[in-house]
Amino acid sequence: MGKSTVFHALTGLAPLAGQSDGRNRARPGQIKVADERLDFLERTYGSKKRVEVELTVLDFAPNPKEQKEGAALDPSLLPLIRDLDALLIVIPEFAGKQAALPGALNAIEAELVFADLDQAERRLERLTKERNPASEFERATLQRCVKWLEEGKPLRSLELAAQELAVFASFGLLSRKPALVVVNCDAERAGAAPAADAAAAAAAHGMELFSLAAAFEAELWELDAEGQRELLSAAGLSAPARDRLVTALYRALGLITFYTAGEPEAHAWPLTCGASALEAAGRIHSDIARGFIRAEVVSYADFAALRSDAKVREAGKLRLEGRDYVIRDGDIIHVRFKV
Ligand SMILES: Nc1nc2c(ncn2[C@@H]2O[C@H](COP(=O)(O)OP(=O)(O)O)[C@@H](O)[C@H]2O)c(=O)[nH]1
Ligand SMILES: [Mg+2]
Repeated sequence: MGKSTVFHALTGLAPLAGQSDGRNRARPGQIKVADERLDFLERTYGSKKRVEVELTVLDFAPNPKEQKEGAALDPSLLPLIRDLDALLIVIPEFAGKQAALPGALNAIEAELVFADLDQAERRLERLTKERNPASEFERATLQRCVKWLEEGKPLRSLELAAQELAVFASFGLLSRKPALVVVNCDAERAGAAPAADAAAAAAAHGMELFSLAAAFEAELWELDAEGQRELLSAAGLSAPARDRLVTALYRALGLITFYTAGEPEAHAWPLTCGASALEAAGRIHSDIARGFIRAEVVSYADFAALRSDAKVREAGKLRLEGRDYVIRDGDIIHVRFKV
């Protein structure tokens, strides 16, 4: 309970009338990622256009007809959830409502584990029937996972080698997805540290715990920037919860941000931590990756200190990097390419 209110708080999209009729099963909304570094680049270059990172959130409305009595998840939603990068698990703790967090988490995790077990078992059965020697490795990997899942444990906590993970690339395993527990609480408690037992329960599932006063945060959208600041500081908060949530999501997903910036456009791009200059180029455009010659890179800290391309060059802070260079958080890059 409280999922749509959390969605409202994060995206500014108010609940739709009639959303419970089962038609709007997965409603998408965007979180525009607040980014002071991008603000600075836009100002300094006088960029005509600004493109911030956007994360898409989906608000799921279970269909009461599909939801089994007492089940934590409507099973007809599972196929929709498979395509997502991360899960936000909303636990209500507002206005005297107090779901026991460890129990609620266990119930949801059990559904994820069960769905994965079902999928892995079916695939294993097929492979066993086919008896193709080429799928021996896949079979062994699946067997290992089935055993783990049968013990009720999520795949999140199973160590898998890269080669084993590749077996599941197309599965969209649910119990391995990064997940954040969002405790939807009253505004007075949003700034406080979470209860120790709740934090321990989340950690035991390999999840980060996050407090958010959804109804309060949803109200912020009604106000201008000044009004928002006042209301937040009255509640003892320095920034809207979505900013903190984005940081937690970046952590859970292993993401960093790099930038391209100039007079036409200041652009923030999300990238998997450890990705190369070539992969960053591919993020911008496949042609730029195909014709990659080199990347000109300056760190955000150096640019922020020097404030212009000319000074960056003069100070010898512009680096020429090849395709294998590992992009760091905050790098501002310009890719030279030829197609
Ligand atoms: N006071 C208060 N009420 C809330 C909060 N979050 C949700 N609610 C109420 O709880 C009910 C269910 O919330 P909703 O977000 O629609 O839950 P959903 O079914 O999980 O999407 C609605 O009446 C909301 O107004 C909150 O943070 N504080
Ligand atoms: Mg809802």
